[in-house]
Amino acid sequence: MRLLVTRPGSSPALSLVFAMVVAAGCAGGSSPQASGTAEGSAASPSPALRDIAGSRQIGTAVDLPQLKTDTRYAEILAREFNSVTPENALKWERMEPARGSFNWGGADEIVTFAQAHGQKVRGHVLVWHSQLPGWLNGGGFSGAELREILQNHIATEVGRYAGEIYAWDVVNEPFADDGTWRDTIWLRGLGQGYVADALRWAHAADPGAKLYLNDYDIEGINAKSDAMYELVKSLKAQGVPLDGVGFQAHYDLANPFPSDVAGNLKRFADLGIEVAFTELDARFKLPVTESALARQATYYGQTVAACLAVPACVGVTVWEFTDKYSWVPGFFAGKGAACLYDENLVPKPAYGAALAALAAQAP
Ligand code: 9MR
Repeated sequence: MRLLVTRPGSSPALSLVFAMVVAAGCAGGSSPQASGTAEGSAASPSPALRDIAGSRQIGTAVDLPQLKTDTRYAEILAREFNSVTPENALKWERMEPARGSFNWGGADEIVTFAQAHGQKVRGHVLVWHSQLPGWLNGGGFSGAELREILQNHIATEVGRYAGEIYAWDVVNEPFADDGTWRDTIWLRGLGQGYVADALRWAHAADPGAKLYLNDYDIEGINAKSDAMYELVKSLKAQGVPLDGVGFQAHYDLANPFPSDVAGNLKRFADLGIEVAFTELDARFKLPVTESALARQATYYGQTVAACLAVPACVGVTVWEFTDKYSWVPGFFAGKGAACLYDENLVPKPAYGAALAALAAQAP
């Protein structure tokens, strides 16, 4: 566990951002102030999202470069959201770049920012096939070695943040798009039991943390969400410590909004777990048009409403809140503009739809 007497890992640059956010009166979700810079206004309708989220989490992915350098980004992050997910800082290639050597600095900075602003932290991610370091991917390890490596990674990382990281995506994307098991280093080396083992190791390291499985394209009822459902059912029947399923919700407006999302969440909740939207965004083919923004707003609004319709849904996290830092254009040529705020940090219709959905249920 970290010692919190000082801010471990805090850089002077990040401290400056803290000071500016506090000076702007924006810490802890107070009313927004218009900044009116040449880049556009950071103002958004009052109240902020977090002000009307009640006990639900309204979260965002956060990455370090922007947190350290972009004051207006940090200001909106503090004002609007009550939960953050490190977008990359907790991933294996960053966290354990050499075997047994852990690099805490980046994740510590995000956790410290979150604590300073009354935000929960979702931990992402412990077991995944992507963003693994070369020593692990190319190591040619036996099953027994892989098992030891994975157990040590989970025990060290979860133990380090015990009591500070509220929930972990323990296993990310275990299924292929057709609902069969994804062929990964973990499945090949350890068999399907790696999921139960990872959950047990995470639970041993922090019995208080909520432990999740997380995947994309499982928002509606389809072969992949059926596979996740069967896995959850089987893990619960075996008494494996599993608390929740994360529905990533990376939408493409080329596809219709999935049908019966709330019904799908509910069938998972009926297995005795919590659910959450963990990586919401909605991309479309550029250029940006008013009609695309209006359609995108309906995807955001429907997702928030689906969560609010299911008592076991603990919240919605967007995968970066601004198009300025979204992963989408780098992965989908010609597509983008997937976030709540545009590249100038101005709220889009999607922001209004998310706010309206929350307001409709606010006490
Ligand atoms: O947003 C992340 C991006 O910065 C990384 O380059 C990318 C690497 O694969 O991962 C992105 O986040 C992914 C998340 O960790 C898991 N679900 C899909 C997300 C988008 O690719």
